[in-house]
Amino acid sequence: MSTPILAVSRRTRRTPFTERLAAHGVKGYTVYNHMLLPTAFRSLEEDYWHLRRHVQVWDVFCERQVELKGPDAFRLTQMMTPRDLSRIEIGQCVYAPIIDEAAGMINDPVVIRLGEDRFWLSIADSDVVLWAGGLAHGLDLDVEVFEPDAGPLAVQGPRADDLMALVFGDEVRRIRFFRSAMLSFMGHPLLVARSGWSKQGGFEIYVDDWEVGRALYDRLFAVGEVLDVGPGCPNLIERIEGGLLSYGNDMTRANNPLECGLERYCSPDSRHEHIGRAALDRIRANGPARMVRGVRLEGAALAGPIEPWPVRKRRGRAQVGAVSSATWSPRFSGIVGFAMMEASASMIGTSIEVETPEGMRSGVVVALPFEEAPGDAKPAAPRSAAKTAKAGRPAARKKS
Ligand code: THG
Repeated sequence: MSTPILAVSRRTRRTPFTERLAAHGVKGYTVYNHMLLPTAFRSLEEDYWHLRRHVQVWDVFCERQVELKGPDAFRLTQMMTPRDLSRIEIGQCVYAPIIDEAAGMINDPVVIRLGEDRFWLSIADSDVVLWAGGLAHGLDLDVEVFEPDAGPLAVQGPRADDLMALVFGDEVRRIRFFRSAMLSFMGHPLLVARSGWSKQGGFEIYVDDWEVGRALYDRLFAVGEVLDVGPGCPNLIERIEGGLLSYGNDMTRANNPLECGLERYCSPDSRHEHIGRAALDRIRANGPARMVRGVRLEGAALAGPIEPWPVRKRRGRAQVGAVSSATWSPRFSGIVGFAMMEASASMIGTSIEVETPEGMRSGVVVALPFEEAPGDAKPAAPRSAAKTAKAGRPAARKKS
């Protein structure tokens, strides 16, 4: 069987770095926000170890920005998310689910406040600019909604601070998690935030000029040689081990933020008005019918799901969940993944049978994030205190 080729056309937008990635030997691409997103350079596993030990530069320009600008910019941004944004400061970033009127997930962007009346939504893979623009028009709001040609170049890994300091100076080290600073490169101001889609730490530089971006890319690799800098991209193994859900894969518009484990980003006590409030309150009162969980499966490595894999408690029984992402974890010496589980089967420790394309695999439901693997030399400090699941507790489902 021959491997099909992804035909790249104008609709499959390239990024400022696409030629650079080819020179760096990019092995695979996916499409995200109608734009190329690399998936591997050496191999998934080599990229994974390199990310955990050194520092990588990632072309994540496909995490597009949706700009909301004008007197009603705050109002519209707040209307789209159950997260209370009333205390977000200029220069601050917050992770905020965006939901529809039925509390279905539309996107899960990083929201950045650029000014009193100016926000960027740094979006996952869905057309938020249409949703936001439609709301602005339908509600007759005084706000401009558009997609500026800007996106992040990420620097991720344990040596990210050292590499960034070589380019931007030591002040970059003082940026706190999910905060940003405007730093100068070649006389051009760039927004630099401490954020990124890995648990290894690092920064995102919001590139808004292709030539400046390319010069920055080249500079990072030139000065980073001493740090063994490498090309990289969001890594499937690292992000599953770290419990980072991917919109479109692990959650879709059919899921609400509570069952996606995003409750701590939903500000239950705030009274602010937002789209989906009544639906979300109802789901919270009844307890979500499903809950995303970790799963560990027995047996050798196998290719991860393209369509979700059905989960049962026993062979031949009813389906009680679906595995949405899975991969071989070298540190756990086993398969780790995410599954959306019905409340009745979401108890940590539940034994499961998973229907994979290569046959049935036994496994167990585990809490997210995954515990540190045995023998980890230096456990990474967890960034957020709250765990999404407590051992031995099912998804809270009250009888209605
Ligand atoms: N960076 C930027 N834009 C993005 C992403 C990113 N857009 C698409 C996608 N990623 C959005 N999804 C996420 C999901 C998780 C996080 C960021 C973006 C994240 N979460 C922290 C964690 O889980 O440790 C916690 C954040 C918090 O507690 O506030 O970083 O990566 N620019």
